[in-house]
Amino acid sequence: MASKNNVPAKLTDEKPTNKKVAALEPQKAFDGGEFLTTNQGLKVNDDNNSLKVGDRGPSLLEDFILREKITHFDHERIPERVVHARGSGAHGVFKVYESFAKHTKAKFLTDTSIETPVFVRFSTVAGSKGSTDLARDVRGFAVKFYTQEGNFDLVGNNMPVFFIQDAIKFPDLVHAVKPEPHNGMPQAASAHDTFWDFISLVPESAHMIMWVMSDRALPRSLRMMEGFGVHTFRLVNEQGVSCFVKFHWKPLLGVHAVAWDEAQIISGKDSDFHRRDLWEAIDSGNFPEWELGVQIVPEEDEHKYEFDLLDPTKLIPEELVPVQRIGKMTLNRNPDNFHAETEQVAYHLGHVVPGIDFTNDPLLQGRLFSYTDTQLLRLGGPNFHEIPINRPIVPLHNNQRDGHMRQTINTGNVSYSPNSLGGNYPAQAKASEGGFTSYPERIDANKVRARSKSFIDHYSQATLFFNSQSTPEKDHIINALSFELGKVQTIAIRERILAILAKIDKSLAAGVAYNLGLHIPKNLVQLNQSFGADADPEFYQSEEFKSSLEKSAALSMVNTPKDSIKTRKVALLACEGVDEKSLMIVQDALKAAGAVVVIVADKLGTFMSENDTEITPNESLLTTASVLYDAVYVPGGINSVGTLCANPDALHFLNQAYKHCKAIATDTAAIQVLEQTYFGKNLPADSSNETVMAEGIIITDDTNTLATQFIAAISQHRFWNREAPRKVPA
Ligand code: HDE
Repeated sequence: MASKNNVPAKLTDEKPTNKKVAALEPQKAFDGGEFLTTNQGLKVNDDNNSLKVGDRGPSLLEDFILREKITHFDHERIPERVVHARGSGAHGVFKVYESFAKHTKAKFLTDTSIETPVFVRFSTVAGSKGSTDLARDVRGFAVKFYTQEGNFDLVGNNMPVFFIQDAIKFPDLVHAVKPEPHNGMPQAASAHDTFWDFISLVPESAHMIMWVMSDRALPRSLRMMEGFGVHTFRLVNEQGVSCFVKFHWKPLLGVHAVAWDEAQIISGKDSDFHRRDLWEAIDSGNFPEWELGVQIVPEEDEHKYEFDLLDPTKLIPEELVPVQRIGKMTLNRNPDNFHAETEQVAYHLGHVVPGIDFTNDPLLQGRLFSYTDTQLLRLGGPNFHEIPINRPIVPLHNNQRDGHMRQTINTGNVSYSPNSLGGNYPAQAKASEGGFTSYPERIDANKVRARSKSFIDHYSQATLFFNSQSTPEKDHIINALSFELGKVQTIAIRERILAILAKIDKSLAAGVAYNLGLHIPKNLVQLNQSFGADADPEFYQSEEFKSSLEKSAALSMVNTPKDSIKTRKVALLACEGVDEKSLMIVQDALKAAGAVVVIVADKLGTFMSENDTEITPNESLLTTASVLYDAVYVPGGINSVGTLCANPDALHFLNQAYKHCKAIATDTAAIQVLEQTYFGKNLPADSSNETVMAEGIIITDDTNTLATQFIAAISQHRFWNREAPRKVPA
């Protein structure tokens, strides 16, 4: 008989200190109870057979148990998010380092003793709920802070700018990037005609296109991406003084990406790659961390820059306004239930607390409407704030009542204000009592449908971004554009994009044009009008704008911290007869440095080392793949080396690791394995005698030195320079 309280120990023993997680506890149900019941509490006697007329006869409509079970099942899906459908979530906490009272009165940013619970959801944008994590796409980075003054949602992305300047174009952008309506293809991909058709006619997207075609769109891990609030927001302090702010999240593990070829293979080998990586990191106690950064612009500097702060296609270069790191977020707990938490969480840009306010960015303004509107449909009505993951940690008191799925039993007869029967409660809170007051910005203008002239520069920051990239990063952008446009069937669209690229950078356009076998058209406006498009010459910018900055270091991933191999996944290729010392010394050193080590053998089960110790590999060459690791090591041992040399999957594993520019190490005793690979044929002649650090390949018989050099190489993330001279058939 099942135990009466069949509750997993992990869930009961732990006493959550995180306020939000603790508040979720009473909502949890552990369904290993003694007897199976219906939703009405009736004990079920037979859950395997429906009620029938005879054991071979038709089922009876009377079978309320069958009907309840199937009806519930039929209704178990809710509409997926119209964008950002694919996501992964985690609980955590945020703490401010020092009071930021100088600029804001938001308590969670001024009181260093407060640990604010958060729930974060990362997402891709275009794909459906079940689509691959490794699509080339923007990533959503949405943080719900459960503050003591109510929920504050920072609903950002992993790129600091956006495709469009005005919310009214958002449905068009999304229709263009989603699978084409006639055939439903392609899934989770922008490489198709409708997307690039739209982009070619909307040059304000030029800057964002540089980001999306860069490796930022292919994160190595959700834990290794930056986050950005994108819009300029306002902060307001206790004295009512306001400043402008751009929000940033800076990952402590640095910003890293995978190669496009690798991303495509990962999509097949493990389409949950990012979700799994986040889950496993948190599960193993490697809690992801980000610092909250802010760029502060005083109110009086609003018009000081060569771009408009309200234009969401522009960033503020960190050289102009440095990012101050004011606090840290740590994700330390996986959700208990994907649907209840990650799927039902509802973010909204309009969830703010006193001390944080909006600007008139026309994209931001449109978002303020959209988020509640979409939740009404997706979560089934106006009471979605009562879903446990969405409830603030402070009590709610208002006169809202009823509606679908209302959970709260509001007592009493007063649900209006003003009232005398309830003592006129709940009362309005004065600003001094924590009541939210909007920043009294003065606005005096005509009502118009127009775009500000200060939004007209579409190319200078796109150029700044391209100029700031390293040579491999530039090559990746050229290749990404060549891939995407190569999938576009309409030549005119390719040409229009080439003309836009030429405005960003001549070498960029020339590189893409070469790959497409096309010439760069001369005049964008003429070209556009010749296709009947509604080209406004002004918006194709006859006037030249130039960024006063040549380069911005923060825009290149080359400059990200590269000082740790914490949580990096390393494959050790080892089979029967492996030299135990050669395996273990490296394994232990990698683990001590924080890496995750996986022994990959020719098959599962156990095998004996050269010294007759039993070793259990974690994976076989059949169950895993090179693309799922950051680095690979081949230890010595004659039999193990012989088996690997004769195994094409092992050689393919190494060739791919080389192709994707990863650190590779071998014991000198295993050099034959490398010699069998495609790239191994070109190793330096004396490589068997000394440590070779060239391009992240280490070969030596001094295992301790090897471990040290290998760790240094893995911390470099990738050796992109390897790509240029030679392609590897892997
Ligand atoms: Fe969103 N966006 N968005 N967006 N967005 C949604 O809300 C919308 C924009 C972002 O993990 C939707 O609950 C409009 C910019 C994230 O649950 C929807 C416009 C940025 C998420 C919506 C934008 C974002 C969303 C779909 C142009 C970065 C996922 C489901 C005016 C700053 C949140 C939902 C999660 C989700 C509307 C543009 C970030 C339809 C109208 C810019 C991270 O309401």
